[in-house]
Amino acid sequence: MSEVIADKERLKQVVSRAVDQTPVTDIHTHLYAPAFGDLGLWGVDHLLSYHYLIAETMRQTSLSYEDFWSLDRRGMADHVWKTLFIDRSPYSEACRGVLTTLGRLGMDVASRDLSAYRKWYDGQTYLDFVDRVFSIAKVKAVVMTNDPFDPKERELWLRKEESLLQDRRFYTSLRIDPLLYDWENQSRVLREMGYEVGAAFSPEDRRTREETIRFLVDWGRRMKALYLAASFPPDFDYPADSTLSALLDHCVLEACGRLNIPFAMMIGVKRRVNPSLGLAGDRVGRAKVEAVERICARHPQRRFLVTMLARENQHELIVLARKFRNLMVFGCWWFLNNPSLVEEITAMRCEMLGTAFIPQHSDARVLDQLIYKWDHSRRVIARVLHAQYEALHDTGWRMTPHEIERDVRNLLDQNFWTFVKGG
Ligand code: FIX
Ligand code: ZN
Repeated sequence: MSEVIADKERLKQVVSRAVDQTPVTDIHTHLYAPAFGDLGLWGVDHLLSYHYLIAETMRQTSLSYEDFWSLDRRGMADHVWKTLFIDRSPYSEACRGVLTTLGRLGMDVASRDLSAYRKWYDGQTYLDFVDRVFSIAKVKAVVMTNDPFDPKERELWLRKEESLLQDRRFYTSLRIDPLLYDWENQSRVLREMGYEVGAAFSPEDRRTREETIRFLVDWGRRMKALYLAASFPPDFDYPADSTLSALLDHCVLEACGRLNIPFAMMIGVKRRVNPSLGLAGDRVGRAKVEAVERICARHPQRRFLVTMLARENQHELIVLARKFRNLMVFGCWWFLNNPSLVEEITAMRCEMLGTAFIPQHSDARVLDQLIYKWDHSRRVIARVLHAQYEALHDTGWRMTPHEIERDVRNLLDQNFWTFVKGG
């Protein structure tokens, strides 16, 4: 055995260092590899017009929704900056995130000089910037959210598939919400692509079933998707007498089986509660963990990556993960990605799952956000893990730095890959 950690000071040092330095695989983002061109967002104006900040701004401004949306990107950023950063103190998580990002990129946040920040970005080239962000955030790989139902993205896949897969830091996932929730319109898209599906989905219709599976398998292969994914509303039930439930049973999980990849379920989002807010208009609702229980039980050969949006669902979900090895809990999603909640949820997961979970994903939409999302998450994860290791140390058990680094590597990186590969 190499060095045994004898005292608590050293223990703290080892844990902080391991969490701070271990390269991360970020298993769910909305980022795009450079080959996707302008689908990939970066820069201070995109940071400031992130939908998390738009939601906060629209509570504190007299500007109408229409007037806000009529602004160009820079105008929106100016408005957010004035409303949230100048007229008030920017201590909310999303505001602080912008400042952490600019600061770690080397800008002086004390100056409050937005035009200087824009000038700094003008001096960057995108390709160098990608390298810089990955290196500062110590992210080794991200998984994109790839949507064949988005006409612009679909066109890119059909035209330049090879180059989209060239950057080995960007992996893919096949996102299928439109197919699950809008069969009527999306089945038309499938037909236009040459898949002979009916205008209504019925599991008894063998051709529609097989053609839908063929579509999913073709696109899963084309994209080399690591998993299939969808989000689900709070009232999601399974099994149920619904198109959604039938599609899951007869097509989606079958396709996952043929591709030998997991299905990622993001549960608890009620979309467009306030449509005037665009992407910022969704809310959270408590969902039924029983639906996850039944899908895991009915499909023991399939693997499920699951995150739930409601704080109230976290404990039940963790308990469920103790019952099913085909269930991998991941991330503190969206409204949960706040230090106080990440701390609570990560502690619960450590106490009940040991090292068998994936503590966090970034959900970054703007490349630069990788910096703050991982900076903030790592600090909390380090705090929680330190408390766990300290309590372990108090029993008389002694660890080596190597053992702690191994655990952290599993949490931040390897658990995902092991699960994707199926053990
Ligand atoms: O469904 C999702 O993947 C969500 O993460 C997004 O829709 C959401 O807008 C988001 O960016 C949350 O962080
Ligand atoms: Zn997302």
